[in-house]
Amino acid sequence: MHENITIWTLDWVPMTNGPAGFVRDMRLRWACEEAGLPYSVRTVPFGEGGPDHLACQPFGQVPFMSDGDLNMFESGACVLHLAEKSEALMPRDPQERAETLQWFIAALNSIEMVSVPWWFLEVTGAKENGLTGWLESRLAHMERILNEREWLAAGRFTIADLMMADVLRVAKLRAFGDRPAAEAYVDRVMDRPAFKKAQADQMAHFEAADAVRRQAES
Ligand SMILES: N[C@@H](CCC(=O)N[C@@H](CS)C(=O)NCC(=O)O)C(=O)O
Repeated sequence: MHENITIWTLDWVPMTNGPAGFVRDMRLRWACEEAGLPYSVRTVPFGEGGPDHLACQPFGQVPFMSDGDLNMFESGACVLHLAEKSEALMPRDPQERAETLQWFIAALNSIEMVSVPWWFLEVTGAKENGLTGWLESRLAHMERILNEREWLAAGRFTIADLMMADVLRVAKLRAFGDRPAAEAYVDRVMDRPAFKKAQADQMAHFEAADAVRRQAES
């Protein structure tokens, strides 16, 4: 049964140069949309997480999720949990499942583990970004792979593409070097109706929250 999925995100984020459209509850919304799983969205306050928040996400971050009596955090773990419910997300064939898992983890642990610290140094204006060469190398390998195939695993869209595209679609990464295969891949994955629905819903959520906040301030 999967009638009781709740995705937790922030109640507000800054709308200028901000994370709206990129907050990682996107990954969970998107997976649910791909699989046709019903879900609701609830929020915790932006800023330092209080005890209730820390009880659900020990780093004071979002997203976290409940599914009936089950509670979990980490977007990767949550998407894997959702993938167990639907072949649309995760193939059942053992070899295809292995391929999906390896690329799913590669998105998080071989690309995002470099791209997020690189991005952080970029946006905080650090004079030297010592991670540039490392990131270049990782993205060059992805470019080679994506030149050879449309999808990362099983010859079709899986959570491997959901996670890899979500990692690669960050604007500064897309602008970093000329990588036509990766660019086309990100466009292709973001063109999926489930992605567009998830992104539109997240944008609507944060735009509404911002409007309320601005009204309260005026
Ligand atoms: N590894 C975590 C990262 C979560 C994360 O970075 N969340 C961001 C929003 S997208 C956040 O809560 N940032 C506020 C903070 O780190 O205090 C996951 O994938 O769930």
